[in-house]
Amino acid sequence: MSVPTILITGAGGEMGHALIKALSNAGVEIVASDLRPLAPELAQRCAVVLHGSHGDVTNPAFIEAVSQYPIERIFHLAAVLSTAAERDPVRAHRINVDGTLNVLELAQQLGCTYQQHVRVIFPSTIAVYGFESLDAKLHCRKVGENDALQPQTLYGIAKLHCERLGIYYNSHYKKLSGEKHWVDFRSLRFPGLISADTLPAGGTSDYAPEMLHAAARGEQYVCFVRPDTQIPFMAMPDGVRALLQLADAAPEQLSRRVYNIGAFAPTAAEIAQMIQRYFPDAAIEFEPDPQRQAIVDSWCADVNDSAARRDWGWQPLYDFEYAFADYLVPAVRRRYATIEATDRH
Ligand code: AKB
Repeated sequence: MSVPTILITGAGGEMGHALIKALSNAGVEIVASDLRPLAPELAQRCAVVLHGSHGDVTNPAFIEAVSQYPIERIFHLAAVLSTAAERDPVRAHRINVDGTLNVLELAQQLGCTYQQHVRVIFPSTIAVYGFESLDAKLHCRKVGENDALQPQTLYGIAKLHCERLGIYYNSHYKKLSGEKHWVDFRSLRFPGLISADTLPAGGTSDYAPEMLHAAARGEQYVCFVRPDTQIPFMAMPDGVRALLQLADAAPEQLSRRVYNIGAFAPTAAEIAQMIQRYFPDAAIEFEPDPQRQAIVDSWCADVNDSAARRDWGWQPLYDFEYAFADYLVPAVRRRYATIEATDRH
């Protein structure tokens, strides 16, 4: 059996870490790209690591470098997250939209060169949803894929646009000239992700992982949203499982190209209480930041993921209780115990 070659863009980010571990354990040949060099423990799990201009999805040097490999699947993770995108919308548009267009063109070219379909798996987000008021958000408890697509952030706008670009490459690309389509595009709308191993940078769902990691380090945490704030979340291992499951699904299983996936949807106060159950000394305060609060207030409170469950058997392993009891708390405790032990030596 031949070993599949897989490209991961944005490989040094939170999801890249977890995905590289899962794919390298499965014996997959990984071409990893990122602006910055990968941490050595990740780089050693990859066949090829591209960084600098070769790892930059907005740079023609990236396309040239990657075109040499017979890539069958692309996990296109490179993106600027929501808070960072609001701080620099033009840069975020360049990376999130132009970068995705480059990756789709690359996939079409690779397909043509190696005469094989290229699956592009694109993490989208709950930020594609947009509610005008908190009332409207809370009224629509579990949003379906075609509801409330009025994003208010540059990040949400860019992700929604890229979902549609992906569908274009998948189904309508250059119809006029009758060119063969080589792109098989698949996308998941992710909730906030919580990992015990890494911390996110530049997102707005970051309050949940930040609260957990601060408690594990014995540090005070000032939460930037109100206690009643509610959005969906998922434990990182489930996020990676969902990506791999959708990537592996047979084309005839898919009734759509973009799927919601959910796991649990606690309020910020419920997350704080859960953390204090395991770390009774955790000092958590709430000091909402109006801009970041407005972002999460415009996102949905929860998602309807029945299409993913029906079509390709999506089922999160971790609910709210189990995520903390079985994965997050034990793993985060191990992580900071190891760091402390290393610091002592
Ligand atoms: C963010 O907060 O920007 C992301 C997301 C919900 O897509 N984590």
